[in-house]
Amino acid sequence: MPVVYTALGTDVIHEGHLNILKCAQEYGTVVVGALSDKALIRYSRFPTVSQEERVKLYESLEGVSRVIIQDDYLYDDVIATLKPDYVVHGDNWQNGPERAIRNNIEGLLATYGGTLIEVPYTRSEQARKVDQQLREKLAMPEYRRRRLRQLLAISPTVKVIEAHDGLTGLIAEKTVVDHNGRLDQFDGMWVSSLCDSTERGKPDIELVDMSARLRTVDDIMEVTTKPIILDGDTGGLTEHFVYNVRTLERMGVSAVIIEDKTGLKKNSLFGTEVKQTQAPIEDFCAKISAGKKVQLTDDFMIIARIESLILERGMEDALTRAFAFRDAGADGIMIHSRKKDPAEIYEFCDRFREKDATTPIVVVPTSFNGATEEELASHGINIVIYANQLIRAAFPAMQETARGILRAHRALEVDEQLLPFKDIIRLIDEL
Ligand code: SPV
Ligand code: MG
Repeated sequence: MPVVYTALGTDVIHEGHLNILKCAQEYGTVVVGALSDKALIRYSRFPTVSQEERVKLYESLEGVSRVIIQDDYLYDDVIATLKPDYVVHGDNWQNGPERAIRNNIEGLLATYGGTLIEVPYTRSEQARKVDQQLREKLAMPEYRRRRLRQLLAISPTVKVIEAHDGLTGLIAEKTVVDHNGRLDQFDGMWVSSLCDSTERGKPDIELVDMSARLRTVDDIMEVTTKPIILDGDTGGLTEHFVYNVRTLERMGVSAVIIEDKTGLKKNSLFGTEVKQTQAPIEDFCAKISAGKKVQLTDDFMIIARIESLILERGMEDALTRAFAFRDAGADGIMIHSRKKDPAEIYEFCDRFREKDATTPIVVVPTSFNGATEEELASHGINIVIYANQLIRAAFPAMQETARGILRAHRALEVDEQLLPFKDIIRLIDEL
C-alpha cells in the first residue's frame, strides 16, 4: 500500500480536517504527523491541549493507521524518514507566508518523485466557529497568563514587541513573515511605560497611573491572545505593588518587570543626564518578595530589572543585584544598557550564566540594536523585547502627513503614502 502523509496541528477536529483525512485514505495508508508544541508556536496557533492529548485525538480518528511527531513545521526530517508516496494538505497555503512551507514540501517531494495532493479548503460555518472558539479560549486569562512560561520552556528566544493600543496589539498578534523560507512571528507583547505615556502626550515619569495602564492592557487583551509583559516602572510603593500583582494576575498578564529605582523615575535612556536614584538592594528585595507572596498562581512572573549599567554603577553591582533579586524570588532578570555596543550586556549574561543556568534573562536592545536575536541567545538571553519601535514608526509617518496637508491645503498629495480608504474600513473584522 502507498504511504500517505498529512500533518495536523489542531486541538479540535472539524469537518475540514475530516475531509482531508477522507481524501488521504483514497491514496493509501494514512500516517498523520502531529505538529509538536515547538513547531506549532511558530506556525499557527498556540496549543490549548498538550502534545500527548493531540496525538491521542489524532490516533482516535477513523482511517488513521499511525501518528508520528513532526517537530518542525518544515517537512525535511519527516520526509527523510518516511518518504511518503503522497502528502495531502488543504489548498489554503498557496498565498501568503505559508507558501514557504508549500515550497519546502514541493522541493522535498521532487527529489524522489513523491506527489502533493491539495484538497479544497473547507470554509464552512462549523469550521469557522471552531477556529473562533479556539481563539477565544486562548484569550482567556488562565491560558494567556501561563503562555509566557510555556514559551520559555520550548523556545530558544521569546520575542516580544511593544503594543500600546488595540491596533498595535493586532499588529503584534497577526504579523507573520517568511524569513529565509521559515515563518516568523512575535511571541508576545510589551506594554511599555514610555510608549503608554507618549501616546497620551505625557512624559515617562510614572505620571500615567496604574488605572490608565490597565485600561491599555485591557484594550490590547480585547483583540489579542498572545501573552503580555507589563513594564511596571519602579513597582511604586510595596504596599501598592502587592495589589497590582493581584490585579495583573487576575487579568491574565504573564509578567511584570519592575526596575530597581526609587524616587522620581525617568526613562533609562537618559542615563546619568538626569537625576535618578537606584533603590537599596534590601528595599528592592523586599518589594519582590512581597509581590511573590501575594501571587495566587504559579504562572505569573515578577522580573527584576537592574539599572546599574544605565546609571554607571558597574558590572559588580549589577551582578550582586541580580543574584540578590533572584534569591528574593524574582522569576527573571532584565539587564539594561544604553550603549550601542552589546559588550557589557554579554559580559553580564556570561558571568550570570556561569552561576545560574536557568533564571530567564531579558534584554531590551534599543541602543544595542545591531545584536541579532541569535547572538543574544548565544549569551543565554531568553526574552528579547522590541520596546518602542511601533510608536517610533508611527510618529514620523503621522507628522509627515500633517505637514503635507498643511503645505498643499488639501489631502490629495499625501494620499499615496496612506492606507487606501477602502482598506481602512475593512481592516477590523466584525464578529
Ligand atoms: C520602556 O519601554 O518604557 C522601557 C524600556 O522601560 S526603556 O525605554 O529603554 O527604558
Ligand atoms: Mg519603561
